[in-house]
Amino acid sequence: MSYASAKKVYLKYGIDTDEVLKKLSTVSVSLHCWQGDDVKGFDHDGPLTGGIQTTGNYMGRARTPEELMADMEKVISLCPGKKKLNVHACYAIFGDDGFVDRDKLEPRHFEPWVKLAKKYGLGIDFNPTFFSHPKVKDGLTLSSPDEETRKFWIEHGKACIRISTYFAKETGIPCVMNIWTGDGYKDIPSDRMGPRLRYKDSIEKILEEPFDFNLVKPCVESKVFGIGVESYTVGSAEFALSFAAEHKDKCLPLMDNGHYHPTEVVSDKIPALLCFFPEIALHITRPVRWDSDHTVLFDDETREMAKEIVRTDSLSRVYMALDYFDASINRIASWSIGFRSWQKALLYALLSPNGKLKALQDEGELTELIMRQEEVKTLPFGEVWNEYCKKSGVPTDDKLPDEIKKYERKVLAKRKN
Ligand code: RNT
Ligand code: ZN
Repeated sequence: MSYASAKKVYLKYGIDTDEVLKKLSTVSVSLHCWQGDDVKGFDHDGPLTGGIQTTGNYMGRARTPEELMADMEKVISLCPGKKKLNVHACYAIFGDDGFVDRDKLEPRHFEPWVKLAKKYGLGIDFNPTFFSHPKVKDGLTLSSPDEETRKFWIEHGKACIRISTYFAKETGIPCVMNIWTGDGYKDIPSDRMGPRLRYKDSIEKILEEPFDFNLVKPCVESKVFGIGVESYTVGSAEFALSFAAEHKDKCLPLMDNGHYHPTEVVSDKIPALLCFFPEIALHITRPVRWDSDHTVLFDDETREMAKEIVRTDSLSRVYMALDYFDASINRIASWSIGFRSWQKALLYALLSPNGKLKALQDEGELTELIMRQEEVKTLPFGEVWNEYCKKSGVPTDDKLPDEIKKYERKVLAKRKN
């Protein structure tokens, strides 16, 4: 089937595919720099900590800022849609004047990232890095009972707000700054409230750093557990959500769909939060049995999350960022598959007769609703996706493997890890 015939099919459902493609190309999705180097960064040599782990040892991990940026540019060229760069503080780039610790980071340490963003007209999102650092004391940062430790990490958070403001001003696009810590305990704690009160106080202190909420969007990300912190996580779902609710004027809740119990779904939480928050943020990942951060696919829950954002007409209220790390396959492929899958999910949602389906629910026509929902699944979606890729000047799915292999041969294979 051609795109022209697919277009006709969708028109019968009242959907103009050309309009949909135009709309989709204006929606920005944040591309996480940490997929390219297994969340290592440039400011330390130690292991990845914080209860997260990258598995696999595929060839070609990016080892320098130049390599990582070249890889990101490759991914940008392979994916349709508007991107935003997502950078972690540990990806600071130190020039001749040398290393600076995280509490003292300055905008100048991120100039090359701004240069890259400007080359493509993109915005930048940012993340303080509260892990993989000697000042993580007994697994704790902002919730540590040790005042000096807490102070160090509060200063880091404040420095990151200043850097976020710099990104927003340089790019002209608001910067989403996400606070996530792996703080918690492997075993049953004797005090569950104390660390949370300290965490609350620390984030409040970070947010005392002056900033314009139109330019910088601080978020708090919750989690249920991490590796080695199975019994207790300080920044639990209730904690993060309550914190964001109490500080609505300067903070957003961020949900990562890998951070809940296995039968909970973020697709259902999106409309719940949108009843209360003007804006929310998402980390899009694929948890397999746990927060395993597998490559995002065009699967049921990914589609369902996108549908909820589109159906609630909230594309402008939800900050979307990818967050996963897979080193078991070609990292550029993993990155591109994930970004493209989320684009597919958004496209699929925009190509659904959402108004008609909603009317059926409201009219109580639930038998017809289930049939119509099944009908939508076999509409000629693939043709519209291919058209989107062509219009965006990126490979269609059938051409992707060759593009990936070419880059692997030419670039990745030459890196000796
Ligand atoms: C970890 C969180 C967090 C990190 C990134 C690197 O479980 O999802 O968002 O993945 O900050
Ligand atoms: Zn996350």
